[in-house]
Amino acid sequence: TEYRRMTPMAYSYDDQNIFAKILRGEIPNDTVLETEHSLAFRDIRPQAPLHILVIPKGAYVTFDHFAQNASDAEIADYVRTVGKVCEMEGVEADGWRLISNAGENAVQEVPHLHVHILGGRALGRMLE
Ligand code: DGP
Repeated sequence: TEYRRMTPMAYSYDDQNIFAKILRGEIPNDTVLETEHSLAFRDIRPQAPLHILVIPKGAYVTFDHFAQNASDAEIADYVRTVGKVCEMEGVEADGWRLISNAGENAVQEVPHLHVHILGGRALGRMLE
């Protein structure tokens, strides 16, 4: 069944954001995995020994924007890409964290959906 929004989406996509430039090949990146609909690459300012960003190739600003508008194929590809990166990097043994910042309250820097995969050290409690 199709999900229907109660109110119009407020999101508008800025195609000059840095991840759009990475997707167009205008800026280099340290690719970990590329699939039909997704790209995983290393964060330029790593906050842990393992710090990988996973982005969809489509023009989505945040996780909710993506979840409410992307096709099932894009969503499946994106979630599977996170899983494949986790397998490739061997996060299962010691544990890891998945974060996605959206908008002002979360201090989202780049307005193209990305999840952070963090691992390789004790990450502490996220919420105190
Ligand atoms: P956020 O606050 O969740 O929007 O985090 C944005 C992340 O993107 C931040 O950890 C740094 C990273 N980043 C910013 N610019 C670049 C870039 O040009 N290349 C790469 N690989 N990462 C970037």
